[in-house]
Amino acid sequence: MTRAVLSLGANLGDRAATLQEAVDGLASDGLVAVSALFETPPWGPVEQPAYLNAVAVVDGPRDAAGWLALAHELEQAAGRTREVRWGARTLDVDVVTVTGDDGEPVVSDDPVLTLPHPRAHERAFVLVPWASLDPGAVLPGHGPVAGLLAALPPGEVAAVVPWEARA
Ligand code: A4P
Ligand code: MG
Repeated sequence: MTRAVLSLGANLGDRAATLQEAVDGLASDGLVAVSALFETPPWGPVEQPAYLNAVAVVDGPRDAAGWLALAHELEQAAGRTREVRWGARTLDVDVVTVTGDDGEPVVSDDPVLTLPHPRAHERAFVLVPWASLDPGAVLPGHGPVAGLLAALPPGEVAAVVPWEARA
């Protein structure tokens, strides 16, 4: 059994429906908890629409590569399109951390699956939803998520806002 923290993001199409479908897909794959949806300004060099982001915790018999395979399956199921790196996409699922049976984090610098995710510690759109789900969360190699959030520019953290479904 391993436990994984997944980051989900969408900024094309019906973002909330896409994320809900992904969470429904996780329900049969060891979903432990999922955060609310947060609207977040696009991060990175590409100009693109705002994202909805969420974080999910899953538990199951998969190894780290198995969680990445599941992430890719969910992206495919959402009909993922992405033209450029860091650009707009229907669904992006990243593996933030994986913890083994022994409670130890999986650490990897393989570019196919880098763990913990190499940019999670500087991304308010990952850390805010994660902290909302688990205030005591720790990002291996970087420390408590609450401390990482305190170290980010306050404006970046404040820009990650709970998203209310609109009629
Ligand atoms: N890969 C390596 N490690 C991992 C990991 N821990 N989790 C490899 C997932 N994938 C990992 O990813 C490229 C390759 O990274 C994969 O083949 C996988 O084997 P990708 O999803 O195909 O491409 P990408 O998503 O464009 O690149 P990348 O580097 O994952 O981009 P990011 O860093 O995920 O950025 N702004 C907001 N507000 N919210 C967002 O969710 N997302 C991005 C995407 C940009 N800006 C954003 C958001
Ligand atoms: Mg990705």
